[in-house]
Amino acid sequence: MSQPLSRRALLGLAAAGIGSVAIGTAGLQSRRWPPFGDGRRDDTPRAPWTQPAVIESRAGLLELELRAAAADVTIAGGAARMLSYNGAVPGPTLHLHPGDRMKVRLINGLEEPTNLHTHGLRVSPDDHGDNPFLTIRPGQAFDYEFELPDDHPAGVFWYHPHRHGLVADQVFGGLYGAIVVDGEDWSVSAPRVVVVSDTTISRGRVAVVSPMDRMQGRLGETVLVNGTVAPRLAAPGGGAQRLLVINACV
Ligand SMILES: [Cu+2]
Repeated sequence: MSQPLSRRALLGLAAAGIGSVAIGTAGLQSRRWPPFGDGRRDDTPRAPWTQPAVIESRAGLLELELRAAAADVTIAGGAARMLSYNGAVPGPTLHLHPGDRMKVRLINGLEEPTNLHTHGLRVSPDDHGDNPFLTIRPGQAFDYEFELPDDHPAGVFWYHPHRHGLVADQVFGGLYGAIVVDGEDWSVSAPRVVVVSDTTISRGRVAVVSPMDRMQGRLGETVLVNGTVAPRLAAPGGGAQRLLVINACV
């Protein structure tokens, strides 16, 4: 029953959120938005709130396998074939602390080359690090290793493929996930991770990217929040809620 959340409504929500910060590439800013507080009530039926699984570093190390492959997901009540990390859109949230080492085995289950980029992390681009010139071919696996400096700033980042010529298709297709660097213990108080993305689903598949869109970025017809359309997020009365917002629109 839920309807796709329009970009207008989305920005209204973003404006209503307190202390939320959007990080990422262009995409949302090219339209005009209604002023906040116009008195209208949004009665759109809401999907339940979900957020990606969290994988946290232990004793300075986060080790994981990320398998990029097509997956059947449900969007706005309909089945859609998207691209996924470990079968989910978005992929798992990676929780790191300054000084951590992260080892990622990227397995390419796609039908085209891919690679892995950790958007915004202050890590080396060399060798097995955040190297956009790597090409991981279909069926291949590659062991990445990222070392965060001890003074790495806390912040919200994200990962996605950075294989030139295929970035737009693969991110639009569903390949992205959050990275959070902080010194917090999430077992005590976990923030809400809010991954905002957009896509266009046509006949159960992600719409093909036009050459112009590939150059300029694009606006998908459907805005997703943690892979669902218009989820309802309940805020505790009288308390503060920390939202970590990632703009994964390309
Ligand atoms: Cu990026």
